[in-house]
Amino acid sequence: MPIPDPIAIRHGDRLALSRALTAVENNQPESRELLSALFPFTGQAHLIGITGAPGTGKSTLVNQLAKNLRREGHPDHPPQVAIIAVDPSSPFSGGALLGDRIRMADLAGDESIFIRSMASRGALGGLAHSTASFVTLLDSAGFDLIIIETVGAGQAEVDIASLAHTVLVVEAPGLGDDIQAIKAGILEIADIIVVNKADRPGADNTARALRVMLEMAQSQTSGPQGKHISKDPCVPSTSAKPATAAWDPPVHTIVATEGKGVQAVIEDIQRHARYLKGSGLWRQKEATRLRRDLEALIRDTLVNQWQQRRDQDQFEQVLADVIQRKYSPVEAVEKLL
Ligand SMILES: Nc1nc2c(ncn2[C@@H]2O[C@H](COP(=O)(O)OP(=O)(O)OP(=O)(O)O)[C@@H](O)[C@H]2O)c(=O)[nH]1
Ligand SMILES: [Mg+2]
Repeated sequence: MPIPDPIAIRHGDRLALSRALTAVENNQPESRELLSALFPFTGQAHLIGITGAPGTGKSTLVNQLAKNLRREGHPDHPPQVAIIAVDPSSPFSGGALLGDRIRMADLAGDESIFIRSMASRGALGGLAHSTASFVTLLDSAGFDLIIIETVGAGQAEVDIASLAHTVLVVEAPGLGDDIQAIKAGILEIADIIVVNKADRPGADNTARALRVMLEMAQSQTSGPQGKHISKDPCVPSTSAKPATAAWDPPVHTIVATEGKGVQAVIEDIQRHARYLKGSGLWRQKEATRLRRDLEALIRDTLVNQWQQRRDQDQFEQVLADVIQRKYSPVEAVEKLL
């Protein structure tokens, strides 16, 4: 199938957009040209990452957020909302995501909400890069808000979530969710924490436990006077979340199925965007995101180039020699490169 015209995508042609997303997902070589042509027109959208353990209610919340966000802004120009559901576990869109499609079905009638699931493994630059490419397409197509849902299970999901300007971590009352959150390092990337399923017992306890954990984490990153450090956007930091040190992540308790508490979450999403823009951290996050993307891409490109050039027989011979302890893996690398 031919690659769509970049102008059609910029003018909001949904069919062209869908085809372009598929081309990117399939890593079609021509899609790279398209992404390059569209890249200059990006950088406008507010990227919102939603992550959390399986079944906490992320999709239900995303559904509610999208509907409510559409009511914001000027009635003649309501914000355009796109949703990307990332499922790293499945090589094809389908399977686990079928449930998402059903739950999000009531959004389907709204032309201005665009939903797309993504599952691409082994693409150049990895899953985070594929997601970034999706974002490039959607951003250039004029979407004001791009919501990215990932299952918070590992580093890949954390990487994807940290593409976003604003990260929501969704928890639900239940067995040791809070402990799991720390394990996954997921609280570290949270700008807003949502305890969903407040219609069930234990939500208040979960929220309280999360607040305590956040306070503990914050007192560790605070200076001697209790003031947050590393506020200055000019000071480079190597920590996973340098940009939002001065932002105290709020904890919301909601019932996503009923839409209860969702509006307050939206207000905090908007407040967070204002905070990022006002402090210059918006641009800094963008820079961090592009730096990571570029580095991942360079890494993958070099590996790819090497794999195409490599002499398979020589590789097998060297491997056999390593197995026989003739030389170490480090020495083998020196021989092979
Ligand atoms: N009781 C209750 N159930 C909820 C609430 N929100 C979502 N659920 C239910 O929880 C289940 C999982 O909801 P999803 O929105 O699919 O959760 P998810 O986090 O997107 O799930 P995965 O994408 O599979 O990780 C569904 O059966 C929802 O109806 C809530 O506020 N209260
Ligand atoms: Mg889901």
